[in-house]
Formats: sequence, structure tokens, C-alpha cells
Amino acid sequence: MKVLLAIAYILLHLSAIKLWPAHAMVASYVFLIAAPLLGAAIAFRRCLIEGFAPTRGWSLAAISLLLWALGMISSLQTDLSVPDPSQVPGESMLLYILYGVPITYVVATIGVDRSNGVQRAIDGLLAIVLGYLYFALTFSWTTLQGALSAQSATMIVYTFDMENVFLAVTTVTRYFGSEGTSDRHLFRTLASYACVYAVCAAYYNHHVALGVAPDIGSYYDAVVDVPFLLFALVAWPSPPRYPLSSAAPVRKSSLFVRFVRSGSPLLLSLSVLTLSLLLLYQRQHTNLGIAGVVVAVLGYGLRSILSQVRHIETEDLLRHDRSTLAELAMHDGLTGLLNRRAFDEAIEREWRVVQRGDQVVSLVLIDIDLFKQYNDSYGHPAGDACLKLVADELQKSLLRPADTLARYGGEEFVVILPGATLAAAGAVTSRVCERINQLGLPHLASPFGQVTVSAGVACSSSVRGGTAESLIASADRALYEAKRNGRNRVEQSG
Ligand code: GH3
Ligand code: MG
Ligand code: MG
Repeated sequence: MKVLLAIAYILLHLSAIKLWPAHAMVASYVFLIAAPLLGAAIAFRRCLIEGFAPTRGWSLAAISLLLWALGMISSLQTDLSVPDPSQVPGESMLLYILYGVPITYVVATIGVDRSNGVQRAIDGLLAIVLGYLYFALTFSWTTLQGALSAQSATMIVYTFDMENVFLAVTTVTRYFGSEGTSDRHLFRTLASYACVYAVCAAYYNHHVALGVAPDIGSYYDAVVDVPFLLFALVAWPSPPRYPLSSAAPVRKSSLFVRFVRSGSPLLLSLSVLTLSLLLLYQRQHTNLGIAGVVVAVLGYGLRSILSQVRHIETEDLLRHDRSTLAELAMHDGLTGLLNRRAFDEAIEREWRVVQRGDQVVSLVLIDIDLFKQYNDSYGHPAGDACLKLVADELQKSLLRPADTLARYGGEEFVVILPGATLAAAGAVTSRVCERINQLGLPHLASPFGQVTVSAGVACSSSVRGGTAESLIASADRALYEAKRNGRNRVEQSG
């Protein structure tokens, strides 16, 4: 349907020229001005739909099209007031050329990195310098009244070609190198527009304006509508929005995408550099050319330094986050002790030492007695507080740095005692359990009237079977014995 409307627009343009031959020029101007305005209106509509960041891209695209329409309006004004309509005024030329600056800015900056204010200021400055260099270049070939000579007109057309090819290539590259749905939509629109514009403008400028029909008002004019109508067609539909899922895996960008994103900021400086070199080559604005080269190099250099600084900051932040995450992954949130995962790793490590025959290892399982009743009597939060107190006391009562205490699960703790024989481990455990008793935490539902623990001790020297699990199972059997024998006691696995 929208394609049909676009075709109807072109047919109307052609019909207007045919039906009013006396006013063909003005009629054609109306269509040539309306087409970019339509594109700009639809780009502004996108600004209303999208969030802030993509809005910048769409609003700059709209400004580009407005500049182009303004060029046409200024050309119309001149054509209505001067007798020789084949002269395109210099200010229109400038507007046609300047229209590339906002698009270049979009290509160089949108969706590239989370640039900060200073970086954006550098980009903005480079864009302004770019605009000024275009201005200087254009007016080296033209005056406000029009091109200085046929050769100047050809030079201007070549400048258009150069700019159009640059925009086509860079927008297509950005399209293939963009990732987010809204960035893709923006660059799909700009790429299809810029490619078709480059072809249509080259055909029109070389074949029509410098050849068969220099004046506006010929059927050829309809060719110029095409890229703007295409812009409107591609920009109109909303891209599909996928719900953001926190569980969605973060995909790694392809090498091409990373290359395009990193290289894009170079485009502004590269454009400034190219125009400066052109000016130097012309020998007309040597100082401006030199200044342009300096701005391009310094601008890109400064921008890169700032990117590098941000990169290092991000890396530091990531390293810090990674170590925090590693900490969290290994610790129990309630007691702050090592968790079951950390214990599993630790016991495997110790078991390998045992297997090498270097030393023995003892394992102690400690379980709070009648803790379910404790919770029932005092409430779950009080149970949590009790667990923390017991955990702290256990931690304090282990004297050797080599000993590892972990929360095994629920109200159960585990201690690894490297190098401790069964007898030594039994002695340590009795002392530890006694300290819990001495805490004197009231437990009315317990026959002991206070919080007590039971413990099972096992040693690698008396464990049959070659795995760490058999050592744990052995300690667990001893703990079961301690419970069965009345709680508040230590049992050793024989
Ligand atoms: P036993 O002397 O035989 O070990 O009896 P028990 O009641 O201690 O053992 P049981 O396995 O029947 O119950 C353990 C209780 O520990 C049940 C559970 O609600 C409680 N518990 C486990 N983890 C936590 C925790 O993180 N906070 C609190 N408040 N309670 C917990
Ligand atoms: Mg218990
Ligand atoms: Mg238990």
C-alpha cells in the first residue's frame, strides 16, 4: 500500500510537469521540496516513538533532509528571481553538501560506545569543522550567484559524488555492523536511502544537470524523489520489539561488529582530514587546510585517549565485580562462612594431599541439637540469629589457620582439620563443642535448657575406600551415633 502511494507520488510529479508545461518548474520544485520534507517528518515521527538515544540518530537524519529541502527552497527562490535559471546558487550548493554532516555524525557516533560529554563535544566540534570545510570548499568553486565556471560546476558535482559514495559505504557498513533492533532500523533506513541517493544524484547531476536538462522542470526531476520516498518507506514501520529477559544470555559481538563499532568514531576525523587535504591540494585555503589536519588528528587522538581511559575504568570495575562475585559464590549469605561449594573444593584438595601419602586429614560434622524445636519456640529470625552466633563461636574456637570451617547445610557445619589424627581431631572437637555450651544460649525445649551441638569425627587413616565421600560418610555415621546416644556429645568413627 505504502509502495503504491510512493509510485503515485512520482506519477503525480510527472503528470504535474506534463499538465502545466508553463509552470513545470514551480510544480516540479513543489514535489522536490515535499519529498525530503516527507522523509524528515517520518524521521521526526520516529523520534516520538523511540527512546532518547535512537532519537538523536533520527532527529539528525531529519535535520539532514531539512537541510536538503532548504537547499531546494533557496534554489527555487533564485530561479524565481534571476533570469538565468540554469545557475544553481552557491547557498543551495552549500546546503546540499552540508546535509551530509549530520548523517556523518550519526554514522560516526550512534550506537558506537557510551561516549561521555567530552567525547560528544569533540564529535560535535569535528562535525562543525567538517561543515565549515565543506563551506570553504564549496565557495572555492562557486559564488552566491552560482558556479564560477563549467569546470567549477563539474568539481562541485564530483564533491557531491565523493560525499554520496562516502555516506553510502559508511551507512551500509554501519547497517551490517549494528546489533540493536532500533540501531539496525536507523541504519537500514539510512543505508538504503544513501545508496539509492548516490546513484540517483550521480545520474541526475552528471547526465541531467550538467547535460540534457540543466533546468528544473523536466521529467528527469522525478528521479530525485526516489531516495526520499524510499527513506520514508523504510523508516515508517516500527521494528519488532523483543521483551528484554534478564535470563537471556549476553551474546558476544562478532569481530566485524566490534571492528565497525570501534572504527566508526574515526569517520568524522577522516572526513575532516580528507576535506583539509583537498583544500591543501587546491592551494586556496592553505591555513584552513593545515588547521583542519591538526583538528582531525588532535580530535581523534583525544577521543581515543578518553575511550581508552573509559576502557581501563570499565576493566577495573569488572575485575572488582568479578572478585566480589567469586567471594559471594564461595560464601554463605547468613553466617559468612564458606559454603558447601567451597567445602567441596577444599575437601577434594585435601584428599589429593592424603592420596599422595603426605599427611592425614580429619573431618568433623557438627549439628545443632533440636534446632527445629528452637525455631518453633523462638521463631525463624531468632533461629537465624542463633545460627550466626554458633557459626561465629565455631570460627573463633578454631585456632589453626589451616583448618577450614564451612556451613554444610541447614544447621550443620563441617570442619576440615588437615594433619590431625583421629585423637587430635576428637580433642579439638570436644573443646569446640564445649565453647558452644559455654555460650549459654537458652533453648527451653531442649533437655539441656540451652543450645548444644553434636559432632561426628572421622579421620582418613581409618577410612576404607579411596574417596573424600567415604570420609564424609564416616563422619556422618559418627554424628548419627552422637544423636542416637543422647546429643550434646562427640563421637569418633572407629
Ligand atoms: P537434631 O537434634 O536431630 O539435629 O534435630 P533438629 O531439629 O536440629 O534437626 P532437623 O533436621 O529435624 O531440623 C533442622 C532444622 O533446622 C529444621 C530447619 O527449619 C532448621 N533450619 C535449617 N536451616 C535454617 C536456617 O537457615 N535458619 C533457621 N532459622 N532454621 C534453619
Ligand atoms: Mg539438628
Ligand atoms: Mg541437621
